[in-house]
Amino acid sequence: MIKEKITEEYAVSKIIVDNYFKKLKNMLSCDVAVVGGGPAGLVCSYILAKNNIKVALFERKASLGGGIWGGGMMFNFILVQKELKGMFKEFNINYEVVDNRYLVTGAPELVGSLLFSVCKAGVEIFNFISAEDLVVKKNRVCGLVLNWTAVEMAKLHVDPLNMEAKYVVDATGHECSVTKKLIERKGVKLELVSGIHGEKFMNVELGEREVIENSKEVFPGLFVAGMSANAVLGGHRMGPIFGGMMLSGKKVAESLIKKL
Ligand code: 48F
Repeated sequence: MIKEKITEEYAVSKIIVDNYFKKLKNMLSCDVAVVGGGPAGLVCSYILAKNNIKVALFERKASLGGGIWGGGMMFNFILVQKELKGMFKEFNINYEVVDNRYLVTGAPELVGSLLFSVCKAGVEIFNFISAEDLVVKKNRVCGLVLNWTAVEMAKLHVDPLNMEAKYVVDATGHECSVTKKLIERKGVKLELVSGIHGEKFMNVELGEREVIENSKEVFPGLFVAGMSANAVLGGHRMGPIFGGMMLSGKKVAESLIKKL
């Protein structure tokens, strides 16, 4: 009997589908689910994975990097405080020191370097997926409700899928969409935070300091990192400076490492 040849069309599709489902199935139960692939989410998930923690990163959009790409008003350069030299070195980011005060790098350089390290550290990335809700049991976050961003955009009536995680990190930026959803829901008892306080006016110095202070557990099992920390806990905006975002991701990762 002549064996039928496997066509290229079949083989290519099968490999993609098999690999994706293997990755998804493996991550339906993980240690930490990070929502949002901006600077805070990228740094946080990198440090967790480097410490052998099983981490999945969910990003609504096609590309990761969040607000990094935009620099300031689409001028695609990024500034961080010179104290971040060590972190820039760890991520192998090229930069210039300006005014003996800031490190300056290109937005593509920053996204590329962060993403390279995140992938190499073993973070499993799921782009095109939105966290639309949380799984909460006995007043503790224990997972995410996920759907395709395309479903959300088209407003299709399609039920989501769920995944379980020991901890969830809301790194969704100004939107703080994950924590917002938690607070909207009935039947949750808030203890660590009373509600969404909202961001205050632009103040670079205060905003940068507060974003680190505010990066913490706001509900059992749920941490906020990056701009969502200031949006939830009422910190100032700081505009196009990204040191606080990166340090916030680091702080949350280190807190989680202690807990896990
Ligand atoms: O906005 P974003 O870059 O958040 P961040 O890490 O950094 C903030 C800075 O970019 C900037 C700033 C600097 O001074 O203030 O704004 O705190 O990245 C957030 C990412 O989360 C994704 C969104 O597409 C973006 O890439 N995101 C938001 N909501 C969801 C989500 C969701 N529900 N599910 C999945 N991804």
